[in-house]
Parts: sequence; C-alpha cells; structure tokens
Amino acid sequence: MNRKQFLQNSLILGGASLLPPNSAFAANVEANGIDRLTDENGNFIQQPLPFNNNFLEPYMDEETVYLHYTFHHGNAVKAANKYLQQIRKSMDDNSLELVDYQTKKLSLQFSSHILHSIFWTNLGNKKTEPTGELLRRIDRSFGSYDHLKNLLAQIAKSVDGNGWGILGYQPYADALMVLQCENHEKLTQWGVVPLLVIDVWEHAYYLKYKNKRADFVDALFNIINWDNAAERLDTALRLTR
Ligand code: MN3
Repeated sequence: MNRKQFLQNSLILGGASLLPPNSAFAANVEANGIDRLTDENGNFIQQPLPFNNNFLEPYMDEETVYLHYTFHHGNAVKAANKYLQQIRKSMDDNSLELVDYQTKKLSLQFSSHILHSIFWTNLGNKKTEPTGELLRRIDRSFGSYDHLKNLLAQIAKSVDGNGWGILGYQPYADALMVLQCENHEKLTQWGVVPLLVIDVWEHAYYLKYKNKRADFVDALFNIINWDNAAERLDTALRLTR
C-alpha cells in the first residue's frame, strides 16, 4: 500500500466522523475516497441531485435545474460512456484510426461530468462564507475573501463563449488558484483539484437571466455552499500530501 492509498483508506474509515453524514459529498467520499462518478466496472454514473429541483429558487429556477441536470449533465455522462466504449473497442479491434477523436471527446464529456457533479454540491439555499482552513488559504493566496470573490466573478463573467470559473487547490504550488475554463476541459493546470466551480454555459442561466450572465454570476454568490468547498479542500489536502 502506498502513501496515497493509505491516506484514501484512512479517509474512508474516518469519513463518517469528519464530514456531516447527510451530505451527498460525504457519502461519496465514504464510498469511493472522492466523488463517486463510476461504477465497479469503471463506467460513468450520475449521482442523484442532492436537493429538489426548486431548492435553489429564486436564484436558480426550478426548470433550469431540471433541464440542466437531466439533459446537459445527463447527456454528458451518456456521451462519456459512449466514447469510453469506443476507445475500448478500438483497442480490442486493434483499429486505432479514430482514437484521436474519441480521446478528445472523452476528455470533453468526462470533464463535463466531473464539473457538473461538483457544481451541484457547491450550491445550497442559503448564503454562506468561507471559514477555517479554507479562509486562511484564501487570505494567503488572494489577500482576502472579497478579493477572491471579485477575481472569481470577473473570471467567470469574462469566459469567451461557454465555460467555467473555477477555484481550485493546486498541489504542486500548495496554493489556491482561480482558473478560467473554456468548454469543460480547456485552460486547466495539471493537478488542480476543483473546490468551487461556476457554470457559465448559456444553458445554466438563459431561461431566467437571458443574456445577462453577469447578473447570474453575482446572484450565485447568494447560494454558494462554502462548507462544501471547505470539505473539498480538506479532502484535496489529505489526498495530495
Ligand atoms: Mn452546465
């Protein structure tokens, strides 16, 4: 057993006492060491939403949550499985002409699955603020919570086309970083563990906010679940040190 496996096993054993037992994220950590996005055969699975479709009202409307989770996230899971199967078949058939395309598509669709899965757990129905170790590291990396908020909001609002604003832990620098992601997989840094992700694809806001992406991003700060981001930082520190 290497150090990482040991830490993962320790985390699983200790998970129940470390994290609120009713959190979907905590349940995933206990089951799999981190968010459980695959079944025992390695195929991708979509976890249930951790709340009802109307839970994020009025900042995120019920219909948007339903369509977003069911079709945009759901179809990404189906597509990721499709390209995974195609790559397996290409290898079985020793016919590698299409693996270039299939690998790029798998990266896009699985990244969508990862980010959407994190996104749902990052949201709640009340305003929270970062505390504890997360706040300490925010202060260290960005100067203050207000500075981080302004940076993250600006980065998310200014994505060219569809993408995400992301707060992540970068283990190679032992620091928090804000990333601007295009589509679901571009402009990342190797190793970054996402803690808080903001979906600025038009499907995330267009029904309610129309073309006003900036209003949507500002509104999201009323329902960000910073406790979940803090749990994710705790997990990232345990798994990467
Ligand atoms: Mn989306």
